[in-house]
Amino acid sequence: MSRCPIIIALDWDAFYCSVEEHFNPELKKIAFAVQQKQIICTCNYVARAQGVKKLQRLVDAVKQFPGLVIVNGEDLSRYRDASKELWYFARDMVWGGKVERLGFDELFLDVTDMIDFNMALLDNLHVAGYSRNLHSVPSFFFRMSQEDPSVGFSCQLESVAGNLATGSIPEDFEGDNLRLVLGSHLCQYIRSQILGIKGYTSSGGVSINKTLAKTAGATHKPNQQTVLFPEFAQDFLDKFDIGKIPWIGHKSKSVILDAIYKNHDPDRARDATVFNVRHLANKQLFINSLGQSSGEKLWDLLHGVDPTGVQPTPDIPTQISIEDSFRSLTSLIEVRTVLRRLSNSLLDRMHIDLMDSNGDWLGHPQTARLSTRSRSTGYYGSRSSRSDSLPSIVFSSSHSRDYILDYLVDRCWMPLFSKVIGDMKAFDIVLLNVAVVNIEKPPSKSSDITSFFGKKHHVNNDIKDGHIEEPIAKRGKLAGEYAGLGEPGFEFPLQEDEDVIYEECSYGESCVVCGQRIMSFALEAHMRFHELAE
Ligand code: TTP
Ligand code: MG
Repeated sequence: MSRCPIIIALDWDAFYCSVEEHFNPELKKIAFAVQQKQIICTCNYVARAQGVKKLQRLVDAVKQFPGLVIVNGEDLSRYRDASKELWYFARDMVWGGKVERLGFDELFLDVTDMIDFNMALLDNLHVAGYSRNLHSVPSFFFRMSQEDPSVGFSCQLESVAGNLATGSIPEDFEGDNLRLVLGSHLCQYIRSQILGIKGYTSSGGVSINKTLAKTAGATHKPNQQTVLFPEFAQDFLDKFDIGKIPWIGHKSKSVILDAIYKNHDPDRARDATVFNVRHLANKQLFINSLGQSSGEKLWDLLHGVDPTGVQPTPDIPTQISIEDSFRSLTSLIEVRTVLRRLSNSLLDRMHIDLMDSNGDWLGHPQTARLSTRSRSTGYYGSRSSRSDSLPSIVFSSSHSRDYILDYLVDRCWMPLFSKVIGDMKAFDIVLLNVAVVNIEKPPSKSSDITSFFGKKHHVNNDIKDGHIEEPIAKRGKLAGEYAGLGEPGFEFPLQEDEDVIYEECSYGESCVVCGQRIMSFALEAHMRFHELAE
């Protein structure tokens, strides 16, 4: 008999605030918000209780809540480090390390194997004479280790740990339902370990796929968890606006509603619930308006079907990219200035994500890729990219940062930029993205590093003329140097139109209105936020 996966979704509560509180516990008692550029990217729950909202404009929040404390959150290194630490910590508890990271503050845990192992123990109890009626199983010891029977926790299986997304505990308290009950206790345990040892609260969702677990987890916050049994999934989803279903963005929603209502029906907004959309549309309409793959996928999501499994996030990112967007860049001087600034952040990120604490490289990107977006294609339009070998000077510890930056910009990014614009006489750029990709494991220390680079990279002789300064700062030092760089970032998967399988470290995009960094897939929703505010 095939069994459903058991998936736990975790989302750290008021994440940037929690990190700030971690370093300054005094903040826990007061209402405060984290500022990035002109916006409050998040606020703690004390502030939320007073009415402060995430993504409020700073000027409005300060006016409305004069006592609100503002913490500058443009230095992302602490959030990034905390995010990584929590990810590793959670991953250590999950068999096979089946944990996927989404951005800084969300994790998906596939705990199916752990549940099945413990289900087998329950079955043994049954064989030993316990009734399957769980009231007669006083306390169950959930094993967290296959080898060591003493590692685990006790739980009462007659009840679900946490909230129910909807409905009651199913009558049929066996099979997958019982596996979800076990999952709820496991989720509770994992969250309590994270809180007890790392000091971070989280909101959890438990269900049979990522979308259901994530949607359920968002219903009771903070520091709570919610279980969604499959038989109630449709009822649960039906009440949501389709835009609230994970992975359905503003643009897709709008395309679907246009297709359903054809013209601008005034009832349109009211009728955007999953229930209405399911009844007014059909799969073919979705496919016709969104294309075969997206149409099918989104239609399935509205029915609680999400076959995308948990993809464990690799330790080393497959690529690192930094980008920024602009109202208009029309001169080479402007482009060069921006590319130099982005390169500085890119080097910082490479040091943080690809270097261990001894200063040894864990991964060597092989390729440099420059992407741009022109005003003519619009803020959501397609990008043009060009790639070349990444100059090996970026790994140098004997050249100054300034020297490396100038080298990189003049020998790599600017030539790539000329290729992108081709023979265009004038250009108007709204987005620049610099990325290092094809990250390979470096050769072992005993092998010759020059032979590794020899195949692709040539460090020109004139590099030797660069004045030798102290080595580029290592990870620890860099973290401290982040302050004031003014390159706020965000890490989320890139849009589908980019040829990226998975990217841990994309920085998302800057909103052209407020400058706030937003993950690409959320940008449309964020723009809508501005539209509504205006
Ligand atoms: P969220 O999980 O959306 O928010 P949160 O963790 O602060 O609050 P909640 O308790 O509701 O989960 O985002 C995680 C962090 O990402 C958040 O702390 C700040 C940052 N962020 C941005 O920088 N820009 C954004 O537009 C959003 C939504 C979040
Ligand atoms: Mg959160």
